[in-house]
Amino acid sequence: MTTHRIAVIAGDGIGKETVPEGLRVLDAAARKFGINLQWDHFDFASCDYYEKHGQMMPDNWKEQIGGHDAIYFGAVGWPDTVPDHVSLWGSLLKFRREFDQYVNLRPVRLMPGIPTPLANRKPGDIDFYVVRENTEGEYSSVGGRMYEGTEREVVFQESVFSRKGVDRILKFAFELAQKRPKKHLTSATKSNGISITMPYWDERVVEMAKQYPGIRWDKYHIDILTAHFVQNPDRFDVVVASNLFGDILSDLGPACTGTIAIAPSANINPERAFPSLFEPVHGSAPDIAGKGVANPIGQIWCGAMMLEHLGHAEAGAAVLRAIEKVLEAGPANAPFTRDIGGKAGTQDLGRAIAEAL
Ligand code: GGG
Repeated sequence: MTTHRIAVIAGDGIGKETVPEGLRVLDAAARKFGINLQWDHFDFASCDYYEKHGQMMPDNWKEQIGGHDAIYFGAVGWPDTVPDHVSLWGSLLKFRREFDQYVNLRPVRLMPGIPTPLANRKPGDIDFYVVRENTEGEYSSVGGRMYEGTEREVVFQESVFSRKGVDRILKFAFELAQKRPKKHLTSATKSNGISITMPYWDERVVEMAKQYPGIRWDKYHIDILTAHFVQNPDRFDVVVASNLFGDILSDLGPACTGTIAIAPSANINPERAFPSLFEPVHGSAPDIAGKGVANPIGQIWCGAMMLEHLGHAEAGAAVLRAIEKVLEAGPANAPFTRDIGGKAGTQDLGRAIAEAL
């Protein structure tokens, strides 16, 4: 039996509550499919660690987790004690850049049983991926402040789009579209207003599309694209976007289908030179943290993506089916958390999904 060593980082806030439920379901899947998952827990990449040590991670964090097969991550951020840009840049963004996890793959799917603001749509009607560039673009931290504290104060920040960075995310997205029945790709741009980087992005899409003649593709400026996400989400299949646009779209998509609490994401290094990282799209949710009411589905679904990444597609699909089975039962018959119309707690929903496996 293959053993997979997984680095587990619960992080902050509701991550401490959702990660144990993810592990509960993954343990059940491992038993059922004969997979050996070894959990190595780490307390860093959290604001608690920062409070004790004055930094988000120890200097040798890379040696400590770099040899693992994957990283299973909860949430980061506790703005009462650590500014959000310090906690994010000291943890998640470091992982993405240092482990070259240049793909952030975020499924958007209308699931059964979830109250949705969309009229006349049923599960299956909305089923697409946001493919977010994950290592450069608007999240490049290149810039500075001048004349601080004076009337001449100037603050500036650059976006960085490299040919390698743009081409590799486009290639991943086109390859994904190639594997899907609709074979449709949408590119998010804003080349009418952002006059240097975004026309470059558009040019690279045109070039890449030449290699994929079987893919129907289109592009939308980000402003109208957000409107289509709300009004016509069923038209999408694979949506490829820069770091910031992808971040926004991958919160908006799941919100349109009902709740971002169920949305998973995979930060992937496709070359497998480094571990990939699996985390829910949601953050640490300080407003509900510690109350035992957070919805663990995003975290559990990440586990399904991780199993698939580790070569256990059947086990991953079974976890997703277990989530759907519980959701299909509805809030009257299954322990739904309050964000999806129930009164149950995090552990109740996690347990029900593990049992449904
Ligand atoms: N689930 C991971 C988490 O806590 N994400 C919070 C966040 O702000 N992420 C920003 C990003 O994905 O770039």
